[in-house]
Amino acid sequence: MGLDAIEGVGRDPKRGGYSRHVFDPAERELREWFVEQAQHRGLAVRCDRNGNLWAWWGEPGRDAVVTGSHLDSVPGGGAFDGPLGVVSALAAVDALQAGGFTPSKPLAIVVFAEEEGGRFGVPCLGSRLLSGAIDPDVARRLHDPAGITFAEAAAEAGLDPAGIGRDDDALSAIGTFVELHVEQGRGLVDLGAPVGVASSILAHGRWRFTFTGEGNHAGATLLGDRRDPMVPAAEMVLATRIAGSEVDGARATVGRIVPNPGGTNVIASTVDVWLDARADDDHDTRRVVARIREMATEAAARENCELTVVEESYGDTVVFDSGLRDTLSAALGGVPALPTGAGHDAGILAAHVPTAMLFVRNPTGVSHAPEEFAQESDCQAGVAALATVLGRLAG
Ligand code: HGY
Ligand code: MN
Ligand code: MN
Ligand code: MN
Repeated sequence: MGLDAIEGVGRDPKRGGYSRHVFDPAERELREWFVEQAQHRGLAVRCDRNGNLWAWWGEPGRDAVVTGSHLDSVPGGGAFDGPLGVVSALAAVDALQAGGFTPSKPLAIVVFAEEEGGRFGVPCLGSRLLSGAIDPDVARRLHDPAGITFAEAAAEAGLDPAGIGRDDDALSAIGTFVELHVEQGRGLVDLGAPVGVASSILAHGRWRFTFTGEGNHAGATLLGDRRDPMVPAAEMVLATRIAGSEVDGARATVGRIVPNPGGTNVIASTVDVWLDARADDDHDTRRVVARIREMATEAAARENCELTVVEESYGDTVVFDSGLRDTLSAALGGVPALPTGAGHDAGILAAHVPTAMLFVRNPTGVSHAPEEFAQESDCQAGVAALATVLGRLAG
């Protein structure tokens, strides 16, 4: 399937999954691999001002048919989330070229930067910058856990930090975007189908809750004399499950807590808690966050701590263009359409160009973990579907 070609790159020895984050050594190794693979197929590769890679079959131009996905991962992520879409795009080009197909429109494979937000915290950073969905000044100031800013990392990767931002040329060239992705759930398993098309993406966002107390000595400070921000932070994690359970279909997750300074014998002075909240629509998502914030504020007050909350990213519900979705489904003999709780670059582009997604069955239903999986036969079905769709759209 081609994924074996990048097997092991960025494998996380501790967790067994993959950690590949924008412009870090593993992701850069995958970028180099992609450029080589694309050039081997006669595609002309360029990196845009925001760090997204574009491999063109034919001259870049308007009304292009574009496919692709991302090569970065969450910390300890699976092998398929992102790379499957990129490898399948290369394999679909192979199939079309082997069949003597010549596109009548420009056709490109795109690799978006920092889709997971695993390094700089904002998901779909590359597609948000491309489409103007994030202020470039805000993006330049984003920093990773080591304190390196996106501007510094971009410069080190050869980009001009002053040049990042909405790219009208690149955006206006796209006629249609189709992203193939491993399904992050069990929809296709339950439907008994190897491939499906996406109908919608949940509204979702990320918020940073910062609890501020008083750093002190773990042994010399009586419990009654403490302002320990870890206590309300812990209560917030429980509040996340309580609030999420109150809204049908909502998801609310705390996957990352960072106490500062983080010593075993040190009462933290501050604790950052990141909330990932999602629901069927904007109203429900914001309702969950408001409820969590209410309980977190009460918990902070009980421990005489302060609380600040910053919305770091947000995207409303995405409903994919039903015309394009149904065209793809029909071209594929009527594959099922299904919603997803996972975000994608396709969700960002859908606000600007006709966009669709193809999903490939994941028998484990697990994602963002090493157990994520897709059978070789289903991956091949995904490639065949993508080749059919690209041939139809660019024929
Ligand atoms: O977080 C998401 O939903 C996506 O996998 N980036
Ligand atoms: Mn993901
Ligand atoms: Mn993904
Ligand atoms: Mn000491």
